[in-house]
Amino acid sequence: MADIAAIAARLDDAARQARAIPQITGEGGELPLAEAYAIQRAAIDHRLARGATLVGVKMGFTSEAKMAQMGLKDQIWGRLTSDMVVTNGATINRARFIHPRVEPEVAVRLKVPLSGEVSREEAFAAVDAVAAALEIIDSRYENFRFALGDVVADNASSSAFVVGPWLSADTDMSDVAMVMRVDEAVAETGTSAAILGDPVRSLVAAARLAGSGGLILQPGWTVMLGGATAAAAIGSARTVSLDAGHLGRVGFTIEGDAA
Ligand code: OOG
Ligand code: MG
Repeated sequence: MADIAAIAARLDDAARQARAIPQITGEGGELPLAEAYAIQRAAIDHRLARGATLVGVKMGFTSEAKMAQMGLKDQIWGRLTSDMVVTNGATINRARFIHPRVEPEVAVRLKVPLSGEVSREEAFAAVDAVAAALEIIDSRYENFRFALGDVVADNASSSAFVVGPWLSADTDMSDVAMVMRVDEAVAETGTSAAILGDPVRSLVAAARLAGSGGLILQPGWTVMLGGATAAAAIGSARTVSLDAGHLGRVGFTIEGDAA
């Protein structure tokens, strides 16, 4: 059995100091998913103890492009905390990240609790608003390399997220063209349909997976439904934007140097 508290503290320190650590499973070790999720929870508890609050969850590996990029096939989920929120258009400091990457995503805000096995209709009925979003992932592991247990323990690489203007719940999010630019150049293009064929399926999966981890998705929470394309490295970038057609635009600026 892994030393859950010790690994959680190491991951939390790595995130706070923006310094990479070796993979947990590095030397042929194993990390069963139940233990990995226990580490995730314990690491997030450190953030909560410092005053952050839970503001939602994120899904990972919900598109073929992401699965292919990282060589993993199972959907995973992580917790979103208030200290990860970046306002649309804001400037963030490069020093807070190790080797950041960005992904074009769709986000929903919930209006009622959602948990366990829910139908597509129940998932839709729980949605309060829909938005285009960008997720900044920043694996705490050296070289952004990990096995499934590692990345689950590391809260699905989650580091920061930016949500565009919230639109009404009936806004069609099923097949929206997305163009993500890094320093004005097109870095990735895709469609929201790449997210499990329809992003609402990712919300259904989020309710089930978080529910099996004992977490009920709460009204007011944001659910990041997963990257529609591969992630783009932004280690030396200054501007990032996403144009998502009728879902609108979202972006941010980076200043300063790596720590
Ligand atoms: C894990 C996080 C994956 C997504 O949207 O698929 C993820 C990683 O690729 O480091 O956030
Ligand atoms: Mg993501």
